[in-house]
This record gives sequence, C-alpha cells and structure tokens, in this order.
Amino acid sequence: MWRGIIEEYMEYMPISDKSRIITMLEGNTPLIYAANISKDLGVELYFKYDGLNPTGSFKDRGMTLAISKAVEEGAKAVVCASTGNTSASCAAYAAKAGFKAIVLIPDGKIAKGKLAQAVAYGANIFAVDGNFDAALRLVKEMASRFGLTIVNSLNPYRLIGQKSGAFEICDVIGCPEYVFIPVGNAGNISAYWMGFKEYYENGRIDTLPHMMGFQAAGAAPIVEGRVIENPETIATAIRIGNPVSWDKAVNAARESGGEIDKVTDEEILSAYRYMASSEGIFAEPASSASLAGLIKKAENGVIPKNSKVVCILTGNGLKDPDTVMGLQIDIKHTSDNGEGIIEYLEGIA
Ligand code: AN7
Repeated sequence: MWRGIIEEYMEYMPISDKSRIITMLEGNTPLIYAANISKDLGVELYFKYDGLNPTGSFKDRGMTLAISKAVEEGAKAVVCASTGNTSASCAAYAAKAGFKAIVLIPDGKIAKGKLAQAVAYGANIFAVDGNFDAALRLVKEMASRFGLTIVNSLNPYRLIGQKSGAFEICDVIGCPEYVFIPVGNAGNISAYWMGFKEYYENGRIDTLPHMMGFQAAGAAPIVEGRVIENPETIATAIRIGNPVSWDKAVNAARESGGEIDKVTDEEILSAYRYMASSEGIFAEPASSASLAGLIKKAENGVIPKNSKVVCILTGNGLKDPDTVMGLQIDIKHTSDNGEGIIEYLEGIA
C-alpha cells in the first residue's frame, strides 16, 4: 500500500521518526497520457494530475511534511495566507494533527470549494481586506508576534515535500524533456526543480527537464520584472503580485534552460475547456495555465516534435464551480414524457 510521500521517499526527507508523521497518503497521483492533445500538438504529453490529492491539490505534498515537522517541533498553532488551496490543505492536516489552524484569505477572492473546505475542516478563517500579498505580510507579522508556525511556502519543509512530484514522474516515465507548470508564489516550480536535480545527483535519471513556468498575464511579476501591486486574473489561485520564491524560480528556469512566461485569461480558459472536453480531465483554472503555456510554445515552434512533455495539474476543477458555470453553458430541457429530448435525439440520429 502507498504510504504517503514522506515514507515513500524517506531518504530524501528530513524526518527520521516515522511515528509522528501526519499523512493522508498524499501523492501517488496519476500520470495520465493525453492521447488526443498529444496528437493535436505533435508531442508526447502526460498530465500529472495532482488535483487527486486528499484535499484536491498539490499542496498536500508539502503540507504533510510542514505539519509533521510542526508536530516534531512542538508548535503552538499553524497559520497561513492563501489563495485557497494552501488554506484547505493546512486546515485538513492541522485537524488531523490536533493543531489550531488560522488561515487568512483575500476577502471574496478565493474559489468557493476551497473556502468550503476550510470551513469543513474547522479552520479559524479570517477574510483580509486586501490581496494575497497583503495577507501574507500580515501572517508574517502575527507569526513573529504570537509565536505561530507559518506553513506557507516560506516554510522550507513545504518545498521539500513538494519535490516528491518530480520523483513520481521519473519513477513512471523517466525524466521528461519539458515540464510545464503554473507559477503563483513560485514555490512549486522551485520544488520540482529541486526534485529533478536530487534524482539526477543520485543517478536515478540521467537527463534533466526544461522547466517552463507560466504566470497569468494580469499577475506576472516575474515576467515583467517588478512587483504587481494589484494582480488580477480569473485564475485566483495564482493571483499573486510578489512571489515568495521569485529568485528560486528564476534560477530553476535559467539552470534548466527553460523559461518563465505568461498566458492570458482567455488562453487559460480555452486550455481549461479543451483539457476537460478532449481528455476528460477537469483541472482548476490556475492549473490550466500549464497547458495554455504548452499550447503557446508548441504553436511558436519552440517545442521539438514528439518531445516528452509533462503538464502539472495542480488543483481539481471541482474546487471552483463558479468559473465553469460562468461559461456559456448549454443545458437543454425536456418534459418527463420526453418532449424536448426526443426532438434532440431525432436531430442527431
Ligand atoms: C491550483 O493556495 O499560493 O507557484 O495560497 O493553488 O507554488 O505558488 C496556491 C498556488 C498553482 C501556484 N496552482 O503554485 C495558495 C497558493 C494552484 C494553486 C499554484 C497555486 P506556486
């Protein structure tokens, strides 16, 4: 049985006492070959579907380690700022560990399913008048004033846990040539790069991938080289103007011969629908930035034909019902004796 990312990758994790690991058996998410999109784009594409983690996002990989270390270190309470997924994950793992979880979210700017999770898991929720960056500033102040443990990605254990995603990919298909990944706080791209490099140094793979990170055009501080005061994007998960792991992400792109670029909300939504309707995979808008990025680069001829490519799908589409229901939707009506559906079926017969 899969034991969760800490035990599975123990030699790469800074934990020695198994007895106090807080896990919900996160990780081991499917790497799904995307036959239809591969054909359309002329590449060999796999989706790493991290939306199938216990709380529906990649954050669980880092949270299991951050919370386990908080237990080890005797933390008083854990706190985070979040665009939604970190707060959901923090709330769940804190519940399991018996910690009080305090989560700060930008008021009105997180997807409904994510807020519902924080409520369900019993977190202490504060809606902040301000965006994620403001919420994180406040978290840092409160943590130092009241002795709380921060579980945002400035907590180093978060990235160490998240590197397990790279290990899992390599364990299944070896090292891909390109990894496309959404960028918000820029932690995950940095974590993946750390994971690939560690596997390389340990002789588990003998090549390294190009790391291709994508920000939303209205929230693209790294691409534009400046802090964005008022970031805006439909992909609320990556609505971040001053990323924590800015330098690490720039380094990952540079060292790997990759890049960090941006995609528009239109490109994100188009990739979001295309992925769901052609592969049956419903990822959240922020996650779709990875596929949007691949489409952009494939169309520009940057990606050689038949390259082995992985798009990281960081979160589950169900977390954000409002975005999909805001699209042009076609729900037909029928009476219970078939008036409506019969005309339709005659039409397509
Ligand atoms: C679905 O939950 O920052 O570049 O507070 O939820 O590592 O920040 C979420 C980020 C991509 C960006 N995809 O990852 C939070 C938060 C999804 C996300 C990202 C996030 P990073």
